[in-house]
Amino acid sequence: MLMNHDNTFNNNSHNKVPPEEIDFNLLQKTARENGIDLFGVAEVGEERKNFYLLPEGLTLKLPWAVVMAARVSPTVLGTLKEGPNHLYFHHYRQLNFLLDRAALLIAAKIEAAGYLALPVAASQIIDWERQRGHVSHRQLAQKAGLGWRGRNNLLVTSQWGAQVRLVSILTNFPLKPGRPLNLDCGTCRRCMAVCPAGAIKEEAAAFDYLACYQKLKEFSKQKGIGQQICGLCVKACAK
Ligand code: B12
Ligand code: SF4
Ligand code: SF4
Repeated sequence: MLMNHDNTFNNNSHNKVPPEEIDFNLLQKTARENGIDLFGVAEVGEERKNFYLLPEGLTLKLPWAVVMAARVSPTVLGTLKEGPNHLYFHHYRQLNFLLDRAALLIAAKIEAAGYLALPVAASQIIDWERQRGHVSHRQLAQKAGLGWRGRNNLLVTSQWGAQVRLVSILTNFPLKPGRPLNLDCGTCRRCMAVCPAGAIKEEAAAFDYLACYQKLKEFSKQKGIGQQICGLCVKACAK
């Protein structure tokens, strides 16, 4: 940080940086220092057709997505019994803050090198009727090779199962994309047994969104929750 004579200061991260001074390793290091546990890159490609209410003129210029995951605390998840509680609600919000902040910092670094970077909120619903965010972090994370789509319809990682939350940054900064993993749930069916809505089926594609959504609406009416959260299929999916 540069101090000026009048006690104002310049934060270097907002100054121009030569593009050769940032690369995958530097961005990954910044992410790790800011609480991120998994870092990957996806080539957006076909996934662009699932972008929702984003200006196409912009997204066509952004061929890559940096996708990041932060681990959900197994201690907090351990307190869940038949639905969400105050501890999980707070933890869920803190993880969203952590992810959004890390995405903001990474995006600022990329922009300082003269590229475009669009951080997409970790958990923002753009259309309540259709229950849509701007992008599907799950799909981008799967493409980046961070994990696979589990029976519970969540991104499941080899490291921590589905006990991660996600965020993405769309960019034109050239980064080497990862590749989808050739892994699946195998014979595991733990999440099916715990879902109070019976929404989890044998195949991820048969996941019953409506049943899950109805149950989450019910949970959101509990005092002090007010959000459509649950966490039982996350708790069940540990490694
Ligand atoms: C809206 C939303 C919901 C809605 C669901 C609606 C939906 N479409 O997913 C509700 C409120 C019900 C919900 C519930 C939950 N959510 Co939610 N949610 C989101 C949010 C904000 C947007 C999702 C979105 O726009 N999807 C758009 C579609 C196109 O993408 P997709 O679902 O990945 O794609 C598949 C569907 O289209 C599907 N499909 C197939 N057939 C059908 C049929 C119908 C009718 C529909 C709608 C879809 C569908 O095919 C696609 C490919 O597989 C994301 C954050 C984000 N921006 O990604 C978090 C997110 C997906 N949620 C998350 C979590 C953890 C949860 C909950 C556990 C709640 C909680 N925190 O306790 C539950 C779990 C439900 C489950 N098992 O899937 C995490 C998932 C993390 C992970 N490891 O995968 C995310 C990524 C948030 C985050 N930052 O980490 N969520
Ligand atoms: S969030 Fe709850 S209701 Fe929805 S699929 Fe997971 S366990 Fe079932
Ligand atoms: S609990 Fe088992 S079956 Fe369910 S998503 Fe996780 S690994 Fe797959």
